[in-house]
Parts: sequence; C-alpha cells; structure tokens
Amino acid sequence: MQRVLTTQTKEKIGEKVRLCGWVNNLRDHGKIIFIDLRDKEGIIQLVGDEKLKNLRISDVLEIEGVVKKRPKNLINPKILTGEIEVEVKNFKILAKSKDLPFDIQGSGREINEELRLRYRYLDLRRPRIFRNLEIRHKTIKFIRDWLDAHGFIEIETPILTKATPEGARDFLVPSRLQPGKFYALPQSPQQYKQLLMVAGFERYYQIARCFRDEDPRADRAYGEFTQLDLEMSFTTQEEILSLIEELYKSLIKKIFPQKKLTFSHFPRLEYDEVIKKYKTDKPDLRKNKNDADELAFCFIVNFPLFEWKEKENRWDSMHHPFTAPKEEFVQDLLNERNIGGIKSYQHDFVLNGFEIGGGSIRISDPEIQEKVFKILGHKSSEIKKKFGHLLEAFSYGVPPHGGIAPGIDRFLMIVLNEPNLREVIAFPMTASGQTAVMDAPSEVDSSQLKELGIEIVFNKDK
Ligand code: AMO
Repeated sequence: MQRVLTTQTKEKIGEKVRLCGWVNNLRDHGKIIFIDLRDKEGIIQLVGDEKLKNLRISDVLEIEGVVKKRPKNLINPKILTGEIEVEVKNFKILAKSKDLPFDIQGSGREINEELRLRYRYLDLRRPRIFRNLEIRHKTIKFIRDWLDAHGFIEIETPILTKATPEGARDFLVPSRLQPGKFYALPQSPQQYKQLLMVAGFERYYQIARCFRDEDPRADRAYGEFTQLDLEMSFTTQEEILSLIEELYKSLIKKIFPQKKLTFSHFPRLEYDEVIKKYKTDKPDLRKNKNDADELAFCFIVNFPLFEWKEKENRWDSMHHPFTAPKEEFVQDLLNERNIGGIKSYQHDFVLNGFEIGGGSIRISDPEIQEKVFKILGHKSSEIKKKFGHLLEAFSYGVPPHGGIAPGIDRFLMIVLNEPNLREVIAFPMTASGQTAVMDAPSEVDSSQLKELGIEIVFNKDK
C-alpha cells in the first residue's frame, strides 16, 4: 500500500491507509491508547489498543489503519487533521528512540544554546525551526524564479579562491600541491561577479555562501552566511534599487502576506541627512515599533567613499574598494584632495533598523581603481599582486556595471521575528565558532599536516 502523508488522510475517510512518522505524543488510557504521529506535513491522531503500550516518544513507526471522523466533541481545531483520527490495525516499529535530551515542542529559548546546537537534528524537529527552514526554502525559490523571469542567470563561483577585501579576516585553506601557499574562502563573490560582467553575462545572481572571520553579533554570523549576490551591466543605481524594491515587494506579498509595509514606495534617503536625523545609517522607520508585522524598507544613498580609521591612522573604504565615486568627485580623487568629502555610488538596503543589503555602482576605469587602492595604502607592487587580475580584465572591454548583495539570513531573522540568525539557519555555529553537531574546528592527523608541509608551533603569547 502506498504511504500517505498526515494531511492527505483528510480526503480518505473510511479508507485504509499506510502512514509513517515519529511518535510525537502518547496518551495511555489503559485499554485505549492515543498517539500523535508526526511527519513532515503535520500531526495525526492514531487510536489503538494495548499493543501500542510499549512505544515511546520519537520512536519511528509505520502503521496501517482506517481513517475515521472524530465525534464532534473531540474535534481538535488546532491541527489540520483535527476532525479525523486513524484506527490502527497493525503497526511496525521502524526505529526506537532514546529519551530526547530536551523538549522539542516549545520555543526552545529557555534551553542552553550549545546543547540545542549539539543535538541540532533534534532541535530542528521543533515546529518553529522546522517552519523557519520551510519559509527559507520558499523565499529562496521565489527569488530564483523571480530573477529568472527578469533575465538573470545564476552562476556559481569558486569557494577555494583568493582573498577579496570586505573588511573581515579571511579563512585560509592550505594547498597540498603548492606547499606553503593558501587559498582564502571568499568573503563574497565580489570580484568574480565583476569578472562575469567583463565576460558579458549582463545579469548575474547567485545564492552565495560567504565566509568571514569576524566577531559575531545577534545579526552577524561568525564563519559563514548567505547572500543574494547580484550584478548588472549597463545599469544605473536607480535601476538596481527599483529592481530590488520590486523583488522584495513581490516576495513579501507572496510569502509573508500578513506583513504590512510602512512605505508603498521604499524611500531613498541621503546618508548625511539620515546621520543628522537618526545618528545611524540604518534607521528604524517603522510607525509602530511594537507591531511585529510592520516592515519599513528604505535605501540609503550618497555615502562618503572613504572613512577615516582613527586607530589605524588610515583611510578605509566605506563599502569596499570597488565602489565608484560620483562623477563630480573624480578629479578630487585623482588629485587626492578632499578625500573625506568624496561621495560615492554606494547604496545600503535597510529594514527595521538593520542593514539587510549593500552594494554600489563599480569602478570600471583602471586609473580610478588604482588610485583608490593607493589611497587605501596599497603599494604599487602590492596592487599588482592582489588585484592585477581585475585591472587586467578591465583592459579588455569592461561594461559599466553595479550590483547589490542582500543578506538572506538577516532578512529572514527580521521577518520571522527571531532574536538571532541561528534560528533561521539549519546548522549554525555557536557564538564561539564551534560547528553544530560535528566537532569542528578540530585537530587533524599528523599525516595530513605532513602532506601539507605544515608544522604547528603554538605561539606563547596567544
Ligand atoms: P556587504 O559586506 O555589505 O557587501 O554584505 C552584504 C550583506 O550581507 C549581509 N551580511 C551578513 N549577514 C550575516 N552575517 C554576517 N557576518 C554578514 N556580513 C554581511 C548583510 C549585508 O548587508 N560584495 C558586497 C556586495 C556588493 O557590493 O554587491 C558585500 O558583500 O545583510
């Protein structure tokens, strides 16, 4: 007999069905036993006799039984299958389960997080987290379909690559074939997407994994996170912002219909004015901050190109070194004057007080690009070594281009009203950088190190 899912049983009243799933709950009334059976769709009530007595929560079960309508007074409106139950005729235990280390029904917020992550595969059974991952899937699928319909193609870019500056530390991977040399995991696909514009793809996107070694916060993952990375050729800043506005409005309407937008048109705000008025470049513009379903999207534009790092006594990029200055400041840049006053084509995407995306129109003139690197303190020889490939690519017909990268995890955290990113990621790291379930980082065999030509010497200062 073909297996049916819990929700499909509603159409099978009076019929015999086969169901598989986990024992979610068990109520022993002596001669009669009730079991809530759980599968990926939901829960259904099973009714049987004492033979079901030895079952325990989380045992995996296969049953055959007959679908019955429940008497009116026993209907449970809280579950989708609340009007029916299945009378068990025979059953088989497919796997036994030990007692779970914690309860999986509640929010889980009271449970130690390291414990939750150590047993993440059990924590993922928690209905809220299970649903978060379903919504994450739906969100990403919507984005892919929408961008496909708008002429974008998804292209995968390397994970083992060269460092690309986004302001965090790199994760390094040693090379066996070239001992003493290292790959860096990409902090974002920034340079590859620009190379794809040189290649002529014109409209690229990627649901891209980014790797950054930076101090974690509730809205900043340690290690890795996911971006919708996007780039366009022959574009303008306004075209990029309008496209993102349309995408997010359609996404909210389809996947989060209960949400209300503060602005039917996302405002474009000037950096200087926002800083003056709100003392932050990511203002929370909701009308009512207690309303869990209000979303205030906006864009911030007209950022300075550089910011002064007092401690390090040097200029740094406000966004990243590939961001273009506004035309009226190009002469200032080339002459290295008014550096702090140079305005750029950076744009940030902000939601309810969080930066959910950043991007810019890019520099496509090698002379301007080299000047930016120089102001950032790179020596000529260093520029060639680190970024020569990009400058060379730009000498073969580079179209004007620009893009943006909205963070997927941070957006989901906000729309799902979660307190941190880990609640919307299947296997997140702990705040101290330990992977969920699997014990990484961990020591490796000395033979592996030998093959890589690496010897570990602990620095006494560390
Ligand atoms: P940026 O570094 O601003 O831009 O990142 C873009 C967006 O990615 C998200 N994000 C993060 N989310 C979770 N954890 C993190 N550690 C983390 N870091 C960033 C944020 C942020 O707004 N290459 C450029 C984009 C471009 O210029 O097109 C870039 O990566 O939502």
